[in-house]
Amino acid sequence: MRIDIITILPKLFEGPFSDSILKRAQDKGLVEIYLHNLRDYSTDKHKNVDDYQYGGGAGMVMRIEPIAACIEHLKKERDYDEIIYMTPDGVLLEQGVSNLLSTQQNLLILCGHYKGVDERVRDLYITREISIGSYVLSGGELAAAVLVDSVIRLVPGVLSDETSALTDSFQDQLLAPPVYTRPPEFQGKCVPEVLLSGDFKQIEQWREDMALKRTKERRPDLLK
Ligand code: 6GU
Repeated sequence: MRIDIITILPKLFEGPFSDSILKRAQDKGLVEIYLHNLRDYSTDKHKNVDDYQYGGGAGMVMRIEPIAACIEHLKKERDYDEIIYMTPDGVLLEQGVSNLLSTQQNLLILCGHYKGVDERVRDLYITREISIGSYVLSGGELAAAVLVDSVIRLVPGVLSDETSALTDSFQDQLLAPPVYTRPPEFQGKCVPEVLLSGDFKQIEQWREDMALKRTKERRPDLLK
């Protein structure tokens, strides 16, 4: 899988992409991530990528020309399965979308800033608009890092069997059950008896029950 990211702040990705699972996925050759600095596609002398909005009002708008130049340049090299715009007014990201995107070959992600992009960018190029939650971030970069993390960990070979993505919260529309490790007792708090019983059928049943209980209490919306 190849992921191209268009951003005015490429440095923001250095941390998340250079460690742990995302780093290993790239080192193993399973995923290639390329960052493109939108300013490199601006033709004006100050490398501006934003401008005042028509109709007046506070806040700048990302101009279409540099974005179009960058996307056209990339599209000449390969076909993209999706061109995704990260924006707080996008569709809320859910596991099903990450699952779907993890099966694609080429993804292009555009990170929004300021008041967002000129609407014509969305009309002409964008195939999917994604938000990661009902709160406002300073830009789409951290949201894009979240999206990329959730997608890459699903690419076959990225995770080892013992950290299998199939047992994650949300993969079966349920939150994960509680987990414990040694010691069996800490400050009077004991590990549930059943987990020490060695009875795997009972353990499986307990985990199912707890997953359901936790989901009912915390995310009843997932059960509908
Ligand atoms: Cl994708 N972008 C921004 N700027 N804020 C957000 C978001 C995206 N998702 C939630 N809040």
